[in-house]
Amino acid sequence: PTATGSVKLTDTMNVGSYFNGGLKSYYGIGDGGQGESQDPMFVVADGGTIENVIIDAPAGDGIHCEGSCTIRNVWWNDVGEDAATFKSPSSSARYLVDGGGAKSASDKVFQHNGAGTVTIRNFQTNGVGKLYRACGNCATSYQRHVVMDGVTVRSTKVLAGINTNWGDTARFSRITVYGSASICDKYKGVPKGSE
Ligand code: DGU
Ligand code: CA
Ligand code: CA
Ligand code: CA
Repeated sequence: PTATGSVKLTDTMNVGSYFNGGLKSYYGIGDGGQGESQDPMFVVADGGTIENVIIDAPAGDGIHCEGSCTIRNVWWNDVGEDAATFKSPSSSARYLVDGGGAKSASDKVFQHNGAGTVTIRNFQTNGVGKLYRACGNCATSYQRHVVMDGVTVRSTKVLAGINTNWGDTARFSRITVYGSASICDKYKGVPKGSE
């Protein structure tokens, strides 16, 4: 979508339980590179929703969901270190990405570090490494689940990377791939500190 305006952030925005970006473009955190210590653009509280946001470079560590969350109609034009991170320690956490898309992610789009289930629905990518990765080296080896429904990818290497030794699962429906992509890469997760 065409941005309705542009907002430079100088600090992470803690949006609490609801933020509607009005389809403005937000940018300004981090350096646009792959450094792991960059701050997020937005932090969403457990149970919260962020919607109608366009994210441009530099986009730092994207959106952090502290717990269950909904990310609706959010468009990343140039993903930073990654686009969003899902962090709840609860196995009943549900994270929903509904609509929107991500372009130009040299590595990952959605990073699942906590527990629970990530659903990615009606989403598109172009120029991406992995659309979803269940953390392979986080300190806590949660079981993580991903559901993709209605996802269209272009120039995307991998849809999902999961750790089968931790019981992760990935389910796919209504997937359209332009060019070629690996649907699911299976890894063996190794918890941080035990390498
Ligand atoms: O413990 O080292 O790349 O959240 C965390 C891991 C590493 C994460 C991940 C992320 O997998 O930093 O961006
Ligand atoms: Ca990372
Ligand atoms: Ca990265
Ligand atoms: Ca990250």
